[in-house]
Amino acid sequence: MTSTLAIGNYNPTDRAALVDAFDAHVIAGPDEIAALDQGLREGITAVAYAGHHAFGGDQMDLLPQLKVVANYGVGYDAIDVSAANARGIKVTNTPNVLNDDVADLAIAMWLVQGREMRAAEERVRSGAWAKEGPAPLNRKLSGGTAGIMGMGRIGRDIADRLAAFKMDIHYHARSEKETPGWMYHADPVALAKAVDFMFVALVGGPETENYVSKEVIAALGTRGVVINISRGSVIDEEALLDALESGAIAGAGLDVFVGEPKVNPRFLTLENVALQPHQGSGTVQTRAAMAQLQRDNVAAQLAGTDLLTPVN
Ligand code: 8YV
Repeated sequence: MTSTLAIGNYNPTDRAALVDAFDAHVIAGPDEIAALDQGLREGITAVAYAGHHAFGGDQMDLLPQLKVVANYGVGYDAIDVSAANARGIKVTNTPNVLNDDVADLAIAMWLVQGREMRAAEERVRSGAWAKEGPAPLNRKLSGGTAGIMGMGRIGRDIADRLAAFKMDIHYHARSEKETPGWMYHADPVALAKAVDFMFVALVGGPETENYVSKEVIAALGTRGVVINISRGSVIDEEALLDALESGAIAGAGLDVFVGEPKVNPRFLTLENVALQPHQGSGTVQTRAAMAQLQRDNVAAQLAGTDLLTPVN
């Protein structure tokens, strides 16, 4: 009987690798655990977890021998780490291997939104370029002011890219970091006041819910643009929508949403937003690296060696 339960909507390659490596039993989501055969549940020591559905104490209690939850993703806000701690269960994630892709997508959304590339492309495709003439002028991005909200590993990779765009870089984090002279703001509202473009790279979870508050959004001002590649929950989404609709800020580039994959329909009619389906880490290479790191953590647990990337 297998000791590994893989939970999530894995692509065929990663699913096959989990089955090959661990003879994993695969289910689509945590709500299917209860229906598993009791003998199977009682033999599970490792869960390979993928997805954004909550995995908490109730699910852990259905797997009494569980020792590790190896998450496929750097953000582990779906997993109740306090509940895991209370049960002596370790949690691992997949940091670093996705930094480049997520930072790339943040920059791409910034460029698409700022240079109005969706409307410009439509001008080419529709023939309006030939009929009506060139696209309206848009806004110079390089050399402007950019703020990083949350200067962790991904925030740092975004800032490094922005430095190549000659941006004046500001940031907010819990504490000041060693940087090449970027301006630290202890107050998130002060960061928003100081910049036109704000890149949100916060860790998700209850502590950062609505951290980008109505006040922070208002402080960005009418030239302000929010780019979010972290979690939908970190922004007050209703306040963001109000600001986008009223012109209180200039625009947004969003890869993540509250309640995704459903998206608040108010976003869909806005011209001043670039919208992406939570695909920051979504390249073949990076997803393979994430899956490998997840499997390496499961393998370490089963072999009794040190976990590679524990979070608790
Ligand atoms: C997702 C992510 O894990 O790493 C994270 O925190 O949000 C993503 O990489 C990925 O979309 C799989 O759900």
